[in-house]
Amino acid sequence: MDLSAFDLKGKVALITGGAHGIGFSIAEGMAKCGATICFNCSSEASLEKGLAAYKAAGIDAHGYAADVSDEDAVNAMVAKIKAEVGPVDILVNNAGLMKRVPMVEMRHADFMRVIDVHVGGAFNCSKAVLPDMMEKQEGKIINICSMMSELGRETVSAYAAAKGALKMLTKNIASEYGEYNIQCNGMGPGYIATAQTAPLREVQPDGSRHPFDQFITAKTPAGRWGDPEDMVGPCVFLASHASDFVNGQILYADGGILAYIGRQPK
Ligand code: GCO
Ligand code: CA
Repeated sequence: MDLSAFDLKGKVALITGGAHGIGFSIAEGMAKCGATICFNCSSEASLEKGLAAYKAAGIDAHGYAADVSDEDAVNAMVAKIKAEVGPVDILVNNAGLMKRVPMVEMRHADFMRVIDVHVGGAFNCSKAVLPDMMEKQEGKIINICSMMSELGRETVSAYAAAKGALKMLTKNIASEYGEYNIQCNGMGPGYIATAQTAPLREVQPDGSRHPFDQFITAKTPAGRWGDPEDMVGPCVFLASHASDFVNGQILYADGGILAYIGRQPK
């Protein structure tokens, strides 16, 4: 094996929820490795913002607005990508949403919406790209998991249920389609400084750091929040031929959180 195994030249990558945050950084990294970038987002407004962000980064990306939980919309989007860019070689199921609500106060409809976007969305997008991957006898699907694929905490019941399910969907896609030389793996970000986690890092009225911010820094052996850039290497690896015999795994890029029992109270 030589370093060209990490190359993504000639590959078409679709990153859902790729207009900003972790998805955008992953797409930017894959573009640097040679992939043609298609990204998805849920609204026309974020599509415009996303296209401008890619343009500013010097990346000629193709953007598509579609709700990943809507099967027909996903099928139409994937067909459009195939016609305009080519069949998808690398799918990154990154689109998601967060609702932090104590479980006893959460409405069933809100719970199911979170599940539907994370799990139903990954199902719809994977299902739409798999036939071409099977025909080509190669393909990469990367599901963006979470610390909540393994751990629970207050207020995130729907998100944890969704990310746990996404981990198992990952293993099932690997099991069901591995014989077609299709690899489906997960990448689990730790606590990353993005808009999604901004409420957990908000500076307090008295100027002190948010208690959750202090808690996470202490709980992370790396001693810091992750940066969206930290997600690039693991995802490029999982998207490239360097990982062709890696299937059904979740690669956690968490600064060591899952390895650490935590600091004893002073
Ligand atoms: C939370 C956070 C997490 C992170 C991330 C952790 O409220 O605990 O939002 O869910 O977003 O997914 O890996
Ligand atoms: Ca996002």
